[in-house]
Amino acid sequence: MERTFLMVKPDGVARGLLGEVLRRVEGKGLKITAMKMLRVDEPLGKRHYEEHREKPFFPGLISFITSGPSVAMVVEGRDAIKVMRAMIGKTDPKEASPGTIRGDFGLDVGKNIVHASDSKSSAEREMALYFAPEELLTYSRADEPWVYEE
Ligand code: DAT
Ligand code: MG
Repeated sequence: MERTFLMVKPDGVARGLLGEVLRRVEGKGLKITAMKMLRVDEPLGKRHYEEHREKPFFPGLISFITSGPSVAMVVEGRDAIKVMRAMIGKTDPKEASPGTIRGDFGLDVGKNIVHASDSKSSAEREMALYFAPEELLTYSRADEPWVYEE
């Protein structure tokens, strides 16, 4: 099993899309093993997006991500990183396929609703930014035998 970091960003929370995102994650068979609502502050936002520090959109990105509450999650399942990236869709919602979260609900790259880790190393880094190890919970979902072949 693999773990990834997923976040509903301030636009997603403000637009009431939290339930929609959770419904898709749960429906896919992925397991939410940690979750919290928080307002990302500037230092945390800058660490989260440190790979983009030199980009022209960085200041706008930081002011957006700190503009209201977000919901941070750890999502677990087989190939969770790749699967979750596919479910959120391309970075620019205009180009994201219908059926993806960004493709179904967004229009602007600066308001793309969700974040999901793009690699094993970013998943580890991002989970550690938002959660202490003891906040990751272990439990079984009743449908696991019907989701996984073995
Ligand atoms: P992703 O969120 O798909 O991993 P990314 O890591 O390239 O995309 O960029 C992080 C966020 O920065 C992205 O969700 C929205 C914002 N962003 C990216 N490219 C942008 C651009 N050209 N203009 C404005 N915002 C941008
Ligand atoms: Mg990224």
